[in-house]
Amino acid sequence: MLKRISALFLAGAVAMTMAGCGSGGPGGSAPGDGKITMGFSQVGAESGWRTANTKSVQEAAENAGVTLKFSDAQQKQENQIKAIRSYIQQKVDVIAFSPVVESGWDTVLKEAGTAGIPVILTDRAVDSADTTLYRTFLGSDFIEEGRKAGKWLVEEFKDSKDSVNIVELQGTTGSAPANDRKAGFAEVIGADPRFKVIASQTGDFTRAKGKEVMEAFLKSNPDIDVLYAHNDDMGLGAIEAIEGAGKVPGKDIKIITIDAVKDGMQALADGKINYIVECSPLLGPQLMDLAAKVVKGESVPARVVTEETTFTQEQAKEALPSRQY
Ligand code: GYE
Repeated sequence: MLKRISALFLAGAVAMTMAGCGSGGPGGSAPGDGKITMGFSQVGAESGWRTANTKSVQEAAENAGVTLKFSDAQQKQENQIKAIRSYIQQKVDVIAFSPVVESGWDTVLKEAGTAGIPVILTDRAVDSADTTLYRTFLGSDFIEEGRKAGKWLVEEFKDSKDSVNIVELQGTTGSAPANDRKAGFAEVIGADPRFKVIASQTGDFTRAKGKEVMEAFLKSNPDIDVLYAHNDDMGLGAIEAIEGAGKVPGKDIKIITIDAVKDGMQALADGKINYIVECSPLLGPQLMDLAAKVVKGESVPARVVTEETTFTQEQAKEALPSRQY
């Protein structure tokens, strides 16, 4: 029933030409050993999604025989820039990274280009106007995820005459998923004046921050109907705050989140969350395939979108036993 990740090669995707960097070129492997060395700069360990994504990348590297140099940036762009520069110095064959925020990457990406090392964006995008700074971007369509969340809400309240007070827990400020999930949701609910976002703040994609910000929302807004959290972890933190305030999550306050990690799916099955939009972290195998092609100088699509679904409470009960993450 669940469709697992599959690549959707977007029509019109630009086939890029090689930047010349196979093993034996400036790459980190000994000439002719055929093994790829990848430098991977991860965002951090902020959420269940991220933990599953790290595991997927590490396992896929091992299965593909790729030597992985892995670093965790603890949600700091400066750490990612340092890691990328060190991968350039180490002459890896390919650099992959999940940019914590969208802007500010051009200089370091140009440095990788000058060194002849191809770059793959994974999970999150950059806003660079120059798309030749990277070879491909593998990840979800975050605007569409926001739209799916909005559509469920519109349907859920279709018979209500009253206004619907929404609070929003945004992801990390300046990150692609925070920007796009906000925009996609706003686009759908914006068509109906009953829907009002009465408070919107970042919870940095973490459980602790989600709880803290929700506590503040509850103090200043007595009449919250809906919480839209940009990921499960912030939603789970907010549930603690809602229960702490003597309200019933899923009933007094309807909750929509994004990701569909196990803890989120459990809360959905338990009736504490009302709807989850899936965002798959299992990007590792596709990343290794793309890396092998890029290193060989083969063309790859400019954009690879992961395919994802949505879950209601009933669907969560069915899916939980076989959930991988
Ligand atoms: O939704 C969130 C994580 O970039 C898609 O980052 C990812 C997001 C994910 O911290 O849980």
